[in-house]
Amino acid sequence: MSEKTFPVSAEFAAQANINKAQFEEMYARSIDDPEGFWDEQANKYVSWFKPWKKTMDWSFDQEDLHINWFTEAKLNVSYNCIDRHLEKRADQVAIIWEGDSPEDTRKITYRELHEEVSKFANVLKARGVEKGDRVSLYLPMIPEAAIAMLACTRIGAIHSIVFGGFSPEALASRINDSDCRVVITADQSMRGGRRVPLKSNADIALEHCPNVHSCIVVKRGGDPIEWTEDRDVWYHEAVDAASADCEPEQMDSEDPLFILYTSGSTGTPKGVQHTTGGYLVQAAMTHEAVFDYKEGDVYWCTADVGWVTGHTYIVYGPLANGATTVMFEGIPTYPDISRFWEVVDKHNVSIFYTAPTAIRSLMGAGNEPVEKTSRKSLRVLGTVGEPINPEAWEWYYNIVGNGKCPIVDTWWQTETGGHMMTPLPGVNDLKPGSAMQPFFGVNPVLLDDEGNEIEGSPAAGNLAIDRPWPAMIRTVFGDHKRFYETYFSMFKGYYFTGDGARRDEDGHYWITGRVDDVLNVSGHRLGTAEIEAALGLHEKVAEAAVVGYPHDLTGQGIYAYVTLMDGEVGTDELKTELVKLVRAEIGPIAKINLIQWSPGLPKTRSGKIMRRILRKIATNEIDSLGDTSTLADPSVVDDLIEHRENS
Ligand code: 6R9
Repeated sequence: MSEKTFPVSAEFAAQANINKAQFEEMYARSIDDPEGFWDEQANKYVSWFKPWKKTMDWSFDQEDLHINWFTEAKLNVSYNCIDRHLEKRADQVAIIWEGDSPEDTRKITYRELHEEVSKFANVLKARGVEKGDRVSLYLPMIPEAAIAMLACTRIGAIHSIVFGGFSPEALASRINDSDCRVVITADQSMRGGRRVPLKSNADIALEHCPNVHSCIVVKRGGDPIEWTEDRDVWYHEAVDAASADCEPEQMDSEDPLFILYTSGSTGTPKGVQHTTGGYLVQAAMTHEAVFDYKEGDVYWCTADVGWVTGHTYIVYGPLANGATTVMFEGIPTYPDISRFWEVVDKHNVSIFYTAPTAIRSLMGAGNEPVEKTSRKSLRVLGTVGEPINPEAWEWYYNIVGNGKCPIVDTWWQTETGGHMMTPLPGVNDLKPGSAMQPFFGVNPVLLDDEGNEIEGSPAAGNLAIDRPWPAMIRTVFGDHKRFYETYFSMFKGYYFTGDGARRDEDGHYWITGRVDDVLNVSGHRLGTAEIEAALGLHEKVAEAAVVGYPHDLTGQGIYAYVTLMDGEVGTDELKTELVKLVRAEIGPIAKINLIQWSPGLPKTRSGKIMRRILRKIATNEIDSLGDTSTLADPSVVDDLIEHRENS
């Protein structure tokens, strides 16, 4: 925690979309009269084919769990992100694509986007895709990713994007869970000068996906690939032959828009399902209010479209607002460590949104690579994905932003669809590391472990939300029971975020991290259960327990306790094998940092692993292990402490 605050400048506040007085009035109204408030916002940010009957209709109860916004209204997302802008901004650039190599740049106007999206929507139709069908996207950060997303929304298909860094196994399980029949991929992806063989990964995955009849392949790298006749189609050939005429489908406000898989405390990743109307309203409104977005801004979010941040803040929010959005294929350190700032200068980026892990790694290389660039176009900075430490925050503020750009530290989740807590750049005196205050319509509460609201400040507890917001998750795809159990069963009457938070003396919020078995490594969510299941696939592994521990660069590191079949201590070769196995099963983001051979794990008499103890040992908080007397065999703890790996 930092004691310093960084006041908003009078100059910035004077030009901001929302100032302090406006914020206070609007926030109070959003809580006291949510229907009136959201009616106005929905009309301001979205064009509807047909108005709604009821603004919101919901229940968080087990028997009747449902969340509906703007009932019976009709709209189309691609119409809102493209068609309605054509009159005024057909020749404005919608997407600036910056390739992995600085030589590769492409600008796509709203007119061109309209044509490409319409054509590709017709390609999908020709491959038999109908309203409500699921389509899987496994793509690099190329314009075709945004085009494919928008083409799906144009015809009412539901996209399910799988991050290009996931393994064939992870791709196959996601394709099958949502029963996608069509997959869109590319021959290769290019990142930092290296190629990832996306198509051959997809080929391996599709061996396990009997229902997939079409695989549409974008040519990116140009290396030779295997080809399955009748199933595989080149994107460019199909699009060239397609008509550019495609009426947008009239979708119901509550028709599903997309599914995005994310990790939870238990089991396999869940298909988080978002719907159309409410999601788009909140995406557009937050993009304008939180980034102080204005006509003429060049906006850059460095996320990948494989994560929710890429969905809401590269594609849907900015394009709904008619913005120019930058899409970056590469990495911050290629061809050199100044790349981010060179791209800022090259395209005159005014709003820049990235992850704390990127800031921390760039900070390590010192100020010179930043200071040799101009960055004079920058106006607003943002962070997302994990808590930011005050040191990284101040470096971002002083060095990257030259002490003149407010930083919005935006807390939200795949499940929330859009920003939930964040400072507003024209409103707050900033506190490094604090997400400050709820966005409009969001009423956060801190609960004790029994589910009682903790009133007053300062306070700390489990972070929950007491009412729905428009962009909220509607269900877990194919498993409404799991939806209830995951988010509403812990604290009755609330959506439980899985995060812990603190409210300071001034009533400002500080996210303290996950309180469940979800890890956050470099801003990527990983379930301990998934990693344990992958370890369990090895014939020598009897049991494994995985926990997180603080890591300077990645926020959290992965610490695995592994019990072998023979109960013995394993070799270093076996450690390497296990690390590789998990990487192959899940993807390179699931990189185990430390493995400790553990002849026994601390279990209760009913056989439940006490992770609390394992977390303390991994973090080297041996003095505060707490009560170990309920363990079936308390002596295993001494052995674990004695042989702990240095984290
Ligand atoms: C958008 C996104 C969600 C989890 C969330 C929390 C962590 C996100 C944060 C933050 C502190 C922030 N998180 N933003 N923690 N400060 N500004 O990241 O979605 O991948 O689903 O992760 O990330 O723990 O619960 P997702």
